[in-house]
Amino acid sequence: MQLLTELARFEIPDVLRFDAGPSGLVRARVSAADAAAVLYFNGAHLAEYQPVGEDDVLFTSGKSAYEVGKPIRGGVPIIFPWFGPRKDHPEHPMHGFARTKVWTLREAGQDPDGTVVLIFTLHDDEQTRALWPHSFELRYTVRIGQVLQLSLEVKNTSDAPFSFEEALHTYFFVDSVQDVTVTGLDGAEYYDKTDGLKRKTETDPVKIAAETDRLYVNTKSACVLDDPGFERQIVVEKAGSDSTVVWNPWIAKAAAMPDFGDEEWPSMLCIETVNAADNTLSLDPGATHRMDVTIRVERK
Ligand code: TA6
Repeated sequence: MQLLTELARFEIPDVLRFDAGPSGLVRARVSAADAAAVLYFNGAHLAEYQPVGEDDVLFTSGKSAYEVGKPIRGGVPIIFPWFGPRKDHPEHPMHGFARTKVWTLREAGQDPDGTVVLIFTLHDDEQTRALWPHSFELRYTVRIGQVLQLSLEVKNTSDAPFSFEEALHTYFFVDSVQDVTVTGLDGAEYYDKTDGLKRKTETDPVKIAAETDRLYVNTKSACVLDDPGFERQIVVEKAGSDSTVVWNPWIAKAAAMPDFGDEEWPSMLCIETVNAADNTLSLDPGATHRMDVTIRVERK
């Protein structure tokens, strides 16, 4: 785990600094030319992203835990090497272990246009191998600018193939979830987690009027989150991802989550960039897979 003294060499005056947040978690504080951001080393978890002149783009719960080993509720959790509950292992952590491990900052810099670039890595250790007996290296590139670009590379550093699922589980901040629509998924097939994982086909723009938990498969489409209350659209484009998840817990599930406020569900919607279920990936020894998401705010 890198100490603040070790991180000082990465600092960029007035642009990038490091400090200890709630309960001592080390975090990067970014003030780029076009946007501000906060990223915790626990889970390489981007918790805040706000373009200059815009509302927050990401939702983070006021009741989130900020402790090593616990996932932060909101922002962009990194999900690896399985999505959701692990098949045949109910005792294993939900959504894998990447989001609760402390990552290492390898590079930090600024592009000529002022975009701040941070590169983190995570590799296997005794704890991960006890859960998932494979050697791997994850490399996560975060580009904070007028546009938010996230890139997750998975490298198989073992001598045998392995299969994995992954997600950038993005929580978007919305004015009122009942008023938003999500387009881009028309015709896509999905598993409906609120209806016994029945396989269904999306027929029109997604609206949220109840608990919504849909894993869309075999879709490479960009999604557009239209938010009339905030008078903006958020465009979510992706590459290297064949699945998308749309999730809002609604009233009962929100009340059942200790790290989520009972009244917070109207203010968030997850549109997640995923490879899971039918789109589970397999990787040969030495091979690397890359998944990208680009998030852009457009004023209405
Ligand atoms: O991506 C949607 C989902 O799988 C939901 O079913 C819900 O469990 C959500 O993830 C959050 O999971 P978490 O383990 O962070 O509470």
